[in-house]
Amino acid sequence: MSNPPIDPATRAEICAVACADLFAGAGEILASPMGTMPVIGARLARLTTEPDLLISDGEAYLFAETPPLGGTSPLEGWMPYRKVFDVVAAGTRHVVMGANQVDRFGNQNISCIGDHAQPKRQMFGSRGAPGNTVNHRTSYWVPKHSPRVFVEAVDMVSGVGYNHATGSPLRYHDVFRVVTNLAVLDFDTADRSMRLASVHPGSSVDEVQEQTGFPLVTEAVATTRLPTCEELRLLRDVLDPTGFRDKEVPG
Ligand code: F8G
Repeated sequence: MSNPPIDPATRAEICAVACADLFAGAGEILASPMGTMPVIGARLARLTTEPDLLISDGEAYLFAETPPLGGTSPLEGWMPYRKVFDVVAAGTRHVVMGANQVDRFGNQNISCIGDHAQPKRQMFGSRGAPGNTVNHRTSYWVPKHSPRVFVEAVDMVSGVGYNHATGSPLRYHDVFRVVTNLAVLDFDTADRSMRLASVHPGSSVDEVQEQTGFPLVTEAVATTRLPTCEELRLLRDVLDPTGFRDKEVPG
């Protein structure tokens, strides 16, 4: 009997796999994904190439198994809030944060829009972003790639970018990638400015550039890989059967 045909990967599934690939080769570290798509990505990585990743419920509960979104698993360990800072300082962590703004050197803003003295919008504040970015690997997830988010210079630096990361205290600084609904970007350039690493199938270099408020380095742009059949099965049947991913990246 032949297997039934598999529906082609959606854009959301391509984004999930790009988020999973953030953790490729990570080994035994704490994965701290913030938001739906990074959580799906970290769990997909754990079920495929990175079984040693530590994942939590976003608070203090470390999962022994890899539950679906909204699910739980037996307890593997307990990491009270103060312990998180030990892990941050030890560098054995990869956080994937959101961003209200991100600029060409990877500075991120989750604090305020406009002049700091009298902001047009006040968000929830920089939180762990400064400490994360100077201590261990950091990536960002942006569900709607637009010039509003990708700005020439952020209004306030929450997560530290490469132009501010100089001197020996910042030797652990490692802004790795930005994954969006259109593309994967990195800082693998001589001056550590943002490079378009890959565009998702169905997007183009021109589209990504139009939606970015500064010129990207666009030499040798790849196409983001498609999920494997096993990854599609895990996404659809195991990790996200109710389709949270499609709410984050529709269509
Ligand atoms: C804008 C823009 C823009 C938004 N330009 N306007 C407007 C112009 C928008 C709305 C209004 C609100 C280690 C650790 C920690 C800890 C410890 C441990 C962290 C230290 C834990 C606890 C702690 C940080 C983790 C994230 C953020 C995840 C997201 C959000 C978002 C959207 C950021 C993308 N460009 N943008 N506006 N946190 N969140 O029109 O106007 O502003 O807009 O690691 O914490 O403390 O530290 O944010 O925005 O990673 O990703 O979803 O606020 O929801 O509602 O869109 O409509 O009200 O008029 P948001 P949004 P209006 S690590």
